[in-house]
Amino acid sequence: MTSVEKVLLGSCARGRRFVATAGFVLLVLCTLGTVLVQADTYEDWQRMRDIPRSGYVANRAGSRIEIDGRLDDAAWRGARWSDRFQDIEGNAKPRPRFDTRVKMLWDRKYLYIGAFLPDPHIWGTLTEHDSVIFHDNDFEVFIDPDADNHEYYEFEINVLNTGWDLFLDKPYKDGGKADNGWEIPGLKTAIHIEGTLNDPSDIDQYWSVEIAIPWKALSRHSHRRYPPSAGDQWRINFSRVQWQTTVVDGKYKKVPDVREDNWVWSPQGIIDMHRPEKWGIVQFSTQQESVVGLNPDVTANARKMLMEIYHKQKANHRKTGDWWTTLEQLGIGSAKAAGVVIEQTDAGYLAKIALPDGRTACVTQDSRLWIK
Ligand SMILES: [Ca+2]
Ligand SMILES: [Ca+2]
Ligand SMILES: [Ca+2]
Ligand SMILES: [Ca+2]
Repeated sequence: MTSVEKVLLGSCARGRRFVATAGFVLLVLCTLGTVLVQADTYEDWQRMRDIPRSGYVANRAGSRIEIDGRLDDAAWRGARWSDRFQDIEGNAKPRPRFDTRVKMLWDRKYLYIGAFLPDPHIWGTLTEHDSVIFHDNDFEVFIDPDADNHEYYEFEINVLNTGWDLFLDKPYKDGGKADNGWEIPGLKTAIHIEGTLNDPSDIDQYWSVEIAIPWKALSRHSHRRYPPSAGDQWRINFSRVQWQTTVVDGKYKKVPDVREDNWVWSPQGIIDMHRPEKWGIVQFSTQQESVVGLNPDVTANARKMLMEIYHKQKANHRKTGDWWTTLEQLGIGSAKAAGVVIEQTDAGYLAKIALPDGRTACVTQDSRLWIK
């Protein structure tokens, strides 16, 4: 660990999880608003590239859901459990110590999320809204409605029902800034504990989280219709941060110098949630019980190619200060066959691919990826 990293760990809320990720930090600005420009290497991308994305079909809630932390409402019976969470780096890492799963539902007003988190030692300390919740064990939600890698939402909650809602204009690695001032008006959350809180004298069973996010709160930056229509797909991921604790004088204390575990629904490949291109796909269904299949993402191949280009460009730009403008320079053999076109722009470049359905997928040097 370098001295720069130590300063970061001490002073920067989000720094820890980036430092652990990247190995080195190119340029770091850590202020109240938490601004980070993180090294983003081609090697990172190679570890992310081929990890499959998780998928889930969210049914429509058939009846009212009481937000009390208990997932025993009749409506929840119409929702399947997700696959169990994996390590954030994927299946190559050991299976998480505790199984975590989520359910999702929706209705005209809300997106509902229910999470089940087994834990033999239920522990939490933070009570101030918008504090750095992942310093406790937590459950986290990430939402990029239009899957453009920019303008996305993050929400973290601990067992004390303390929340941290924030909005990012773009990922930290692209110079994004976290806006903690972003709030979710009308948000409803509750926690249920099966066991005892902050009492190490027994073995606990689980805590569960019940969340209702008003669609309206997501509308401003979503660029999608809300509530969604049947078949609409949004990019969402969930993460559970779990610290190792020990007992000192009858109280839980974090085991010193042990990094937190990050267990996620859709694995990222590296220890960084701020790579929306790896988040899972949530498809909305108007069914209440039956299960509709996940529609294939016809943009998936083009997206992967464009992110390959983005990372190659970034690696070269870091080395030379230049953006490539020809396919030959990129050295991606399949780019030509895929019909990639690169244009120079004032800010950098625009790379695009024609999709079979007549639309065009585009990416720019800041990882913004959109379909037009
Ligand atoms: Ca409930
Ligand atoms: Ca977005
Ligand atoms: Ca906030
Ligand atoms: Ca306990």
